[in-house]
Amino acid sequence: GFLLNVISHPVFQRGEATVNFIQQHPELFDIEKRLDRGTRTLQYLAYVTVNGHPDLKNKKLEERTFKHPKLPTKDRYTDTPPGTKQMLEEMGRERFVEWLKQEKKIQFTDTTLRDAHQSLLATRLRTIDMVEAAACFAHHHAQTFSMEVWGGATFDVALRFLKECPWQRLRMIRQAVPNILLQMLLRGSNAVGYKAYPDNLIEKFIEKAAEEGIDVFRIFDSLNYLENLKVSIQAVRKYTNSLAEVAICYTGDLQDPKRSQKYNLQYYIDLARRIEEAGAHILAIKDMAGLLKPYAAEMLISALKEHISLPIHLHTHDTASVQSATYLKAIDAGVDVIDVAIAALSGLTSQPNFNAVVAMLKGHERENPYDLHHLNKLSDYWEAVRAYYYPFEAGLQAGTATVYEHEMPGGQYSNLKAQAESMGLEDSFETIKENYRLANELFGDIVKVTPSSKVVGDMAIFMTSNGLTPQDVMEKGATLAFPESVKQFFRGELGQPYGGFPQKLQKLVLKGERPHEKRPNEYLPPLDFEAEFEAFQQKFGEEYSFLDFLSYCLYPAVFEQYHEHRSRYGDVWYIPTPAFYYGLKDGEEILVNIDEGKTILIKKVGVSSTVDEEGYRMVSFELNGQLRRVRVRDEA
Ligand code: BTN
Ligand code: 3PY
Ligand code: ZN
Repeated sequence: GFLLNVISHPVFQRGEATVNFIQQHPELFDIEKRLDRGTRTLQYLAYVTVNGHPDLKNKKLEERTFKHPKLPTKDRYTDTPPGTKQMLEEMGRERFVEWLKQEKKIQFTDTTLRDAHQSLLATRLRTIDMVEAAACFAHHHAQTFSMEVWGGATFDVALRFLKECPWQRLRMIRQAVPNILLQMLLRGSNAVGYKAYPDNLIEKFIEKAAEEGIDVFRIFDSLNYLENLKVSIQAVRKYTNSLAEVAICYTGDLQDPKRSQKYNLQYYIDLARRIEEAGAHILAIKDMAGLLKPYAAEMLISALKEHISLPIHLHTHDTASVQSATYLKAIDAGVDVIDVAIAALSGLTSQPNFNAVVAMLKGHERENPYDLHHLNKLSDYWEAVRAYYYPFEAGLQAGTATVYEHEMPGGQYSNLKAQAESMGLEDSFETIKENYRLANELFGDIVKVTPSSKVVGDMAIFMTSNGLTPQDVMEKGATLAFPESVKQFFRGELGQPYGGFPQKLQKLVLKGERPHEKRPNEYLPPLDFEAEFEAFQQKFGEEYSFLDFLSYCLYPAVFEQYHEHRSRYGDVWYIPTPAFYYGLKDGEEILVNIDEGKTILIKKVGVSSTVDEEGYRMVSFELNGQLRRVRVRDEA
């Protein structure tokens, strides 16, 4: 490739090239990089075309043609109006918080780029489908309080399944959205993972996330264990100019005398007070399962407004389909900000419908006017994008009030269903949901959200596949090999649940091991960043940055596989989603934007109909009109 660039270069062709020719023309390396990207992209497309995408292995695929997603307006947006981002910068945190409290108009957080697809499409939304839509949204709906775009499961899924860099996604979204606060979901001492990490890793992660564009950190703990939140709250306050929004996870049912014995109004008020004392700028009510019914919301928000002085941000999932009523009651009780998702990615296990909530509030005394027509057009874009991801649809057809029985978080529902299917338990999903409820009772009625929800889910699957009742568990517990996550929970590795562990079951699970009594991170030695970053670069190469190093610290095994994929196929984030998942049909042509302003045209010509003696097929393409052939092993 490189030699070809040299000899086809006009200077070389004119015979004017000297010995310094190559040094004097660095663009040759650029062309080289591009050719390399092109070749690797062909390699990727050839693989997916012959073998299918590995993430779709056990999915039912259909012959589908996709509509081209169209944004209502497409522009360079040089004149995007200022918004909350500029307000925070100009006012500073304290005055900004005061502004939010006295602002009468209801404020919106758009969750489309994080929780909505996490809860509907197994978190699979790719950066390429996000960026222009984010710019379009920010330009036309600049009055939006914030956009939740990062954190939760998106970090893990980006690296593990999409093979793209989460930090790069954040940077691209930040560039597209210069005006609206960007928000992330942070699992406190678990960062964006499922276990406790050293304190200094949590602090560094927060510092870097803020540098790369996060303005609002929504921090929660899966057991509402405040000790697990303090390091993160202090890190946001000390190392960033961003806002620490600290969440109380809502569980149970405030309106049901029985379900609210443990988690009652006083529990939430006390926790909110302690969160305020710990230094939060905003209080979030995180209703991860969509259990907060309208009249309970009215009770809760009114009581909190009376007892604390932080602005309140309400998050819910519309699993039962009545959560816009919850928002209305909460708005009337004085909530400051609510979470919504664009229509086409809203409802059911996702957030309530942004477009419809805007319409509902027309003429309300707290109305915050939006261009609803434009929001509807944007939703058309997302409807077309959503179709690309049909194999990842959770499959819930209608709202369900069974969520009040099992209390499963919106984002877990589809994951657990898929996990059950992969274990051949697809016909037992009803039993699994019932066992989820029973496992929660066995555990002493805990808060269920990542990662504690995964512990309850694993226990439910364990009970289902072994045909165990709660009574069996208590009677035969001494001889049972409990799932690893259940052991970790009872060892105290997630923290301490409110009201303590059920002692008898804890003994059965731990079989003589002694549990932690303090916060789990306290037992972990700090990372030596300098030494370990150097070792990291030695191992993976110097093109990887400190941010990649942080990804590696959080997910070492996942990062290694990501690196291996990258060394084979280069970056894949710029491959359009239909080709990324389904490969190319004979004769199909796509444009791939491999670099700023650099686009290649790829046409698939065909695949050899037989495999050669080594088990390979030949896939032929045209890359910018030149015939290119790629050999791929047929794994079938
Ligand atoms: C929640 O707890 O509110 C959302 C659940 C998110 C599920 C994550 S996604 C990948 C992983 N697998 C699981 O079963 N749970 C987590
Ligand atoms: C996550 O931690 O990913 C969540 O969405 C929790 O609700
Ligand atoms: Zn959520």
